[in-house]
Amino acid sequence: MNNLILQNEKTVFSTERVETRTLVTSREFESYTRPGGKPVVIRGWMDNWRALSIWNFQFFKTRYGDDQLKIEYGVKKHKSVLATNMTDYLDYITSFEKNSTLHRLQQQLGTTAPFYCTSYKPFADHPELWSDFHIPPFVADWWPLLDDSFTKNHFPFNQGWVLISGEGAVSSIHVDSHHTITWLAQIQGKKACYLFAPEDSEAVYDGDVDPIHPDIEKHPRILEAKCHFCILHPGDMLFLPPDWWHHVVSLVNSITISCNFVNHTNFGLYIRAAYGSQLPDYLAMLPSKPLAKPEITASGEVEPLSTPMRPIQDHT
Ligand SMILES: O=C(O)CCC(=O)C(=O)O
Ligand SMILES: [Fe+2]
Repeated sequence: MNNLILQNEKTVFSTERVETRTLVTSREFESYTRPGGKPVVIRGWMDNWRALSIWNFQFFKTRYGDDQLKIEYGVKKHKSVLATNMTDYLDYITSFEKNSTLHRLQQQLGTTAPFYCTSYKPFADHPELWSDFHIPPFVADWWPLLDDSFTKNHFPFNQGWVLISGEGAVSSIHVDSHHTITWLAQIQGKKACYLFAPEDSEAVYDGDVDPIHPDIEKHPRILEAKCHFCILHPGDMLFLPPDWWHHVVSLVNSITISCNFVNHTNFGLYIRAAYGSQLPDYLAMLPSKPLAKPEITASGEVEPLSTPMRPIQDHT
């Protein structure tokens, strides 16, 4: 354990480096990502992703410059959203002179934190992007196997975001919804990830604290939290088990693919959270044939799935 985060030259809380692995078996992977597991960075898996060599700011500007985006500024309850397009957003991120349209707007608004687009889900409109990456087979996502009656109506958000961010952009501390497992695949740039276990929820005040500059008088229990820390570089995939708090800072301009998934380790948690008290009604509606399931071998391993994750229509 090393002390990493200093405030007034004192350690604010203890930190532990997230483990980095190059190879994992399905069973090892599951022991990291299942509820109660620990984050892990898997390095090397993305080496043959075309995205790693061809996705950059110019790529998105040339191909998808007219895409409409929503960009955010402010934190949590004080968050505001603005509409823009890919060209203006990329001009803003890449302008050295800081004189783009959005820089001028930022000045008018009097906000210093960078605008960040965290809601770009290009895969339904641009399915060609799917062929630029391959989700590792050990992810064994159940989502493509679920019945349409489920996926059409009730997955509360789509899988598959492309997060394009400028230096200093922050995804402030939160957990992803419905107990899903998260992966972040770093394509360009570097991100610092500050992660806290679900057991530390009280110590991080259920996300109501700035973990980098905490107000110790207001949030003294942050001193009890343990921060799991990593820096993502291009080619790194970070996996977060369900309910892990994460605060992510773009250290330089970045592109990241982000996805949430369910498998046999968290599906029960997920479906209860998704349906709540309506779960029995939903189950009664299901067709009588059983849903397809991944093969589980005698040793308990989930067989890799050949089905690629598919783009989902937006129902939110
Ligand atoms: O890369 C980031 O800014 C964080 C993204 C995130 O929290 C997510 O996709 O769940
Ligand atoms: Fe998240």
